[in-house]
Amino acid sequence: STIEETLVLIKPDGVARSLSGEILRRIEAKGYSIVDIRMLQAERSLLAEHYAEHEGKPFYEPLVEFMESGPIVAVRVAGNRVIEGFRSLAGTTDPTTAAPGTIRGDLARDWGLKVQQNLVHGSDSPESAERELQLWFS
Ligand code: DAT
Ligand code: MG
Repeated sequence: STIEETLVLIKPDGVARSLSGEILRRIEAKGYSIVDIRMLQAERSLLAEHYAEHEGKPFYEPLVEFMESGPIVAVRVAGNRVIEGFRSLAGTTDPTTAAPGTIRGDLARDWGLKVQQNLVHGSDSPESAERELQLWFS
């Protein structure tokens, strides 16, 4: 097996809707391990570093404002091919088209919400995971 670690964030909408337990349950049910966990109100500087790749895009400002709007649960998750596996568990970025069975497809409430309100973040590559885990758990 190829044990990896990834960063999962339960975004402010997930925390506000009391879905943290349900999201963690799905992670554990898949066979992944919660190695570390913390709840925090993210500073803008942390979010700017986290989302540096999106700076300048039209959705960047609303995204950062949303991520600042309430507490976030940051989770260090370990498991076999967990980086790719958690992205699959989360579903595609847009909750409208995220497949049923995924976190976003099942739980992101589709009432014309913004795409950024998609409940979770998961690192997208080994390089991102290492960088993001350093940011959120240092
Ligand atoms: P993901 O979170 O699936 O890795 P991403 O890294 O491309 O997606 O974008 C980061 C977040 O930005 C995403 O979770 C929601 C928001 N976002 C992405 N594309 C968007 C768009 N076209 N309109 C509005 N928000 C968007
Ligand atoms: Mg991403």
